[in-house]
Amino acid sequence: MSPPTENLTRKQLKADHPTWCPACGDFAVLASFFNVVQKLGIPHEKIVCVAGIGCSSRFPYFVNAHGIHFIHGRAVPLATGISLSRPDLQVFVFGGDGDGYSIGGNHLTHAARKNVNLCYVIMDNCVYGLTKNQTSPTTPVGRATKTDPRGAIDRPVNPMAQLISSGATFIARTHAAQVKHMNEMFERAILHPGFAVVETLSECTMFYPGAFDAANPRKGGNFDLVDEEHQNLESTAAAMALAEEDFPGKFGVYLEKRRPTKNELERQWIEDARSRTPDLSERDLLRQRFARMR
Ligand SMILES: Cc1ncc(C[n+]2csc(CCOP(=O)(O)OP(=O)(O)O)c2C)c(N)n1
Ligand code: SF4
Ligand SMILES: [Mg+2]
Repeated sequence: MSPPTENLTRKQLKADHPTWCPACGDFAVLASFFNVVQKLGIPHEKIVCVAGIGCSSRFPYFVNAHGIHFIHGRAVPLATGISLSRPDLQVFVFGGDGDGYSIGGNHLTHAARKNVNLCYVIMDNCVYGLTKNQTSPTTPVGRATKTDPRGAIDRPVNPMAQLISSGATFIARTHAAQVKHMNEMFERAILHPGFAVVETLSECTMFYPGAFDAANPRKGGNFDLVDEEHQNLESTAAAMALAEEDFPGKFGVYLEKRRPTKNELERQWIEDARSRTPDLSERDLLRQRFARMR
């Protein structure tokens, strides 16, 4: 991360007024993002927010920073390119369960295994909100939606298990109604060198109200935390055991480990190649490479 500069004010960070429905969980996620960016003193000009399509993917419009509202499910490969070519930038991806686990699921897997240095906040509301209530990859079996009026029949994905098996090096789970916890998870994800994902339960008050009440003490549920003192945060087996708990499960960091990032490995490779070809320009190198491919 770049060295901190003078902390930004909320006014400097805010852009358009969010167009989400009243009480949508995504408001709290945005507020938490502002809190953490301000606290960490991330330089304004270094913040990049990339998103696909969905209500949650409208996020970059509401942040006064570099932002891209891209193709559905394709935010991660675009963010990967930005992260690899501009290591000085702080790259964020924001999006929903549909964008991240359905159409973009393939990219999620590969960015995780490559350990690309970026921070991905997934606002999981267990529904396609923008398109008005279709079954998503995390919709529980039995829930009636527009695409499954008699109740969803397909087994949902387990986002935490998927992330663990894909190789992400920082994986946490939080709830948009637990602001302090969400702040802490976002801060740790941002500071983590590598692919950091925060699966954030964020209620769609319009189409799936009450979805996460069982994890909200104010609604009679339980917000149980990962016992970090006894949890081996480097163990995929221990993380997988947490991932397999029934809903509402545990909240906190499931996995946090250091593995060389693709950014570091690629930089080494480039520096090595350049040390052996000091007299050639990048253009010469490309020409040579293409000539060999003929
Ligand atoms: C290629 C393509 N397929 C489908 C769509 C329609 N579409 C737009 S958003 C969306 C799903 C949004 O769900 P999610 O990512 O969970 O975001 P939410 O609105 O719930 O925050 C779909 C299917 C699209 N825009 N592009
Ligand atoms: S439809 Fe749901 S997810 Fe979309 S803005 Fe409204 S409450 Fe939020
Ligand atoms: Mg969704």
